[in-house]
Amino acid sequence: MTLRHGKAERSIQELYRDDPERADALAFNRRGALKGAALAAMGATVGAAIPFARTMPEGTLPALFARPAAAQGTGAGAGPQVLRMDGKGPLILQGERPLNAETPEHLLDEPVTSYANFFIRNNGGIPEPAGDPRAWKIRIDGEVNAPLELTVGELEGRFPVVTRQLQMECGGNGRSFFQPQGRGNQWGNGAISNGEWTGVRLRDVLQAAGVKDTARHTGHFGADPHLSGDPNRAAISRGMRIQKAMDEDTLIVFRLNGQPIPQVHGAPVRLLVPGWPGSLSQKWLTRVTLLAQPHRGQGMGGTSYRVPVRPIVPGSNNNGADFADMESMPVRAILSSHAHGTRLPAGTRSLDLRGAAWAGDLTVRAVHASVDFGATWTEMQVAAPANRHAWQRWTGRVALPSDGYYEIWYRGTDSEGRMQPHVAANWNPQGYGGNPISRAAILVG
Ligand SMILES: Nc1nc2c(c(=O)[nH]1)N[C@H]1C(S)=C(S)[C@@H](COP(=O)(O)O)O[C@H]1N2
Ligand SMILES: [Mo]
Repeated sequence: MTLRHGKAERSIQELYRDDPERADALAFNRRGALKGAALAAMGATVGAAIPFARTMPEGTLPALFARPAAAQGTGAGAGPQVLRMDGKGPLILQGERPLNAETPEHLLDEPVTSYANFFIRNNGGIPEPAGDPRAWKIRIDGEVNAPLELTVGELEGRFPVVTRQLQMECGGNGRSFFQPQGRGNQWGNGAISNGEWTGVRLRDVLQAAGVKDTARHTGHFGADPHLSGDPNRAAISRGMRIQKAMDEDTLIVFRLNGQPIPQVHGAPVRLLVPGWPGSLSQKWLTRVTLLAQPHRGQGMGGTSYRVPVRPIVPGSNNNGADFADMESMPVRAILSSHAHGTRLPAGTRSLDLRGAAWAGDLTVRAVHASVDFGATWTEMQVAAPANRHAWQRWTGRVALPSDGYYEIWYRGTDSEGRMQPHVAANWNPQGYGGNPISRAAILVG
C-alpha cells in the first residue's frame, strides 16, 4: 500500500524510514488520528486491521518498523546476522572482532540463563584456555596490608563458597533506542543474563589481604589481548567504589550453572558485579588492585560508562569531563513469551505473557503491559527474586478484542517508584542507560 507523497508513490514503510516526520504527518493527516485512506494504508502496511487505531500515537513509528533489524528475531527487511558457535543458540551477531552477540528477548525465557543463551561481550580478543585452570593465579595488591597471590584452587579451598543467581547487564544495553544513535554495539534489550554463579566473595579475599583505610576504589585486570596486539594495552580495565566491592553479592566466580565457566565468558575465573555495568565483571581475571583514587584503566573516564549529571543536547559534542560513572543500572523489563513480529492464529483473544525484569541494585515493584498503545495498562504478577540481585520473572494475561495488529507495550517500575520512560532519556555520546518502554509487534489472524 502506498501514500501519495509529492509526485512519487512510496510505501509508508519507506517513507517512515526516509522521512519519519513527513510520513507521520501524512499518515495521521495532521489531526492526530488515523482515518480513512491513511488508516487503510497503515493497516495494509502492518499487514492487518488495527483494532486500537484510535489510540495509535502520532509521532511514534509502529513497532513493526521501529525496532532495528539487528534487534528483532523476525520481521521485515534484512534479517539480523546470526552467531554460529558451538553450544550457542541463534544469538544476534553484533560483531566478530571483537566478538559480540546479543540474546533475542524470546530466548531469555529460562529462569536461569543457560550457556546457549548467554550474551557475549568482548572488547579485545579471547585468550587461549589455561592448561591447568586450578593453577591460574590472581593477585590482590595496592592499598592492602599484604598483597596476595592465590590460585583458583586456593580460592576455592580457603574462602566460603557461595552460589547465587545474579543478573549481569551490559552498560550499553538498550543503546539502539537512542536518537541520535550512540556509539557502540546497537544492543536492543538482550545484553542481559541471569546465571547461577558459584565463587567466593571479593570482600573475603580483600579482607584476607587487609584493606587499608586509604582504599577507596578498585581496579580490575584480565588476560585478554588488546585488538591491536600491543601487550602494553588492556582490552578493558575498569574499577568501582570500594563499597560495591564489599557487597556480599560481588563475587570472584569459577562456575556458571554448576559447570566450569566457558572460555568465552571468562574461564577460569572472573568477577561478577551484579546490577552495575557488566564491564566491571572482569573476565579472565588476573588482578584486583585497591586504590585511593578512581582507577584510570581502559574504559574509565571521559564518556566511557559515564552519563551526564545534567542533561545535554542530544547529538552534541561533549568530552564527559563532568559526567558521572554509571553505577546501579536502571529498571528494565523484557518479554520472553512472544518474539517481536509473532503471528498468532485468527481468533486468539488473550495472550499469556511472560518475561523478566530487574533494576540494578534495587528490586522491581511492578510490571505493566498494554495492548492499546498505552491507553490502558494491565498489572502483571512479579515474582520475588531467587535472591538479592537476581532478576524477577513476571507473568500476566492481556485480552485482545479482535484479530489484527497489536503492539504489546511492557514496562517495569523499580522499588523506588521509577518507571521506564517513553523514550530513551538523558542522551549521552556512548548511549548508556537507554531503558524506554519496550514494544513488540504481534499479528493475530
Ligand atoms: N577481560 C574482559 N572482561 C570483560 C570484558 C572484556 O572485554 N574483557 N567485557 C565486559 C563487558 S563490557 C561485559 S558487558 C561483560 C560481558 O560478559 P559475558 O561476555 O560473559 O556476557 O564482560 C565484561 N568483562
Ligand atoms: Mo558491557
